[in-house]
Amino acid sequence: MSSFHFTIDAECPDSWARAGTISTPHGTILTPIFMPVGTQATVKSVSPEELRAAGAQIILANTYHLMLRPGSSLVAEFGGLHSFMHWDGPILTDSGGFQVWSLGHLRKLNEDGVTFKSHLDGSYHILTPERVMEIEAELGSDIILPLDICAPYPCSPLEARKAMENTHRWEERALIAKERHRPEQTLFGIVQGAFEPELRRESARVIGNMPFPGLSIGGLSVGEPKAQMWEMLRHVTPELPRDKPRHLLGVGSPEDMVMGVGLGMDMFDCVLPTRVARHGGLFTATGRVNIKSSRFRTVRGPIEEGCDCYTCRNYSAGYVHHLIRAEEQLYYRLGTIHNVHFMLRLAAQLRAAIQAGTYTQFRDEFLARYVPASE
Ligand code: PRF
Ligand code: ZN
Repeated sequence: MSSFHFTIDAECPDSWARAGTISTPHGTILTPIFMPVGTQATVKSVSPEELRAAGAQIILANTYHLMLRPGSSLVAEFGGLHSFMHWDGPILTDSGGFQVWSLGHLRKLNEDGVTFKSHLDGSYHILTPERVMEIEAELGSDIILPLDICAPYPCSPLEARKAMENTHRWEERALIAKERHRPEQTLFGIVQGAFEPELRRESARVIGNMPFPGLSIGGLSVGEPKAQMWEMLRHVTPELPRDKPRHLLGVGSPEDMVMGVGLGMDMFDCVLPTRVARHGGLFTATGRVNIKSSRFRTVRGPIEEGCDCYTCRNYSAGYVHHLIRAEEQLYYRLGTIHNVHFMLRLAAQLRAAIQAGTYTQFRDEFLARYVPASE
């Protein structure tokens, strides 16, 4: 039996924000939550202990990368992802649907599935809804996603409809295929529909009514203006069942998470916080700074006053600046820890604000203070 369970702990009276608790076989998750991305069964440069200390409750890994290297059957031989990577908390695996389009070469799509050439060695692979359920069963993650089609941006209304309907048929097949595998895993549905309001509402209704215990919203943050992403969510959220957790796939930045919560999203994942950290971009209450900047050379205080992450408790901004200038390995770890901690502290602050009934005030104050990076 699945021990998956979602309860709503508090709801915002002035928006669609909610605070909830998700139970999984590897522990509970308090929402809203940010999920650090560990594409290749590691969140780049940090250990599971460091992740845990930074406040991580659940991480995301990628079917696409792990099926190609080291292979899901090898991961199964090591007892599954949790023991392979030494992370004993919840894990969500993405289906590979999105990565095939963004990384795989020579993709060929048909009703059965998608054929693609590996970005690593040029070998050919086939993903079908059934095969993806098998791979994710071998990986042993707690939450699994079905194969989907993320329509490109921009795309024609006809192309958008075809991708959505194909995705819906694949999701029905995934539900059936999943029955043959591990009952302790939870399969989320994925809502698509590109940037067509009608399609977004239809997809939310169709997928929301299928027996998925949770829902991911796909196809957003693919190059469109931010306003268009929020507009799509305004169509999607009212159609979704209230009692299932909602995951906004591949989003986002601090400001995106603050906005997304108000539009009814509970879970977020994105490489952005860890990726920008490796290039010197560190989050603070007033926006992203570049620690490489010479203005940090003589700063004896922490990256951010009041941040209680491992990095800020123990090192000056001037030292972290020195590390990145000298291209020292320790920089990657310290920078990543700060940004992951920032996202998780922000998620906890959002949760506290929802519980206190002050989410919209928190959102407005955060957005007034935080200057988004221009990229
Ligand atoms: N589908 C899947 N994974 C994803 C996306 C999607 O549409 C996106 C789009 N933001 C990110 N990751 N399966
Ligand atoms: Zn810090």
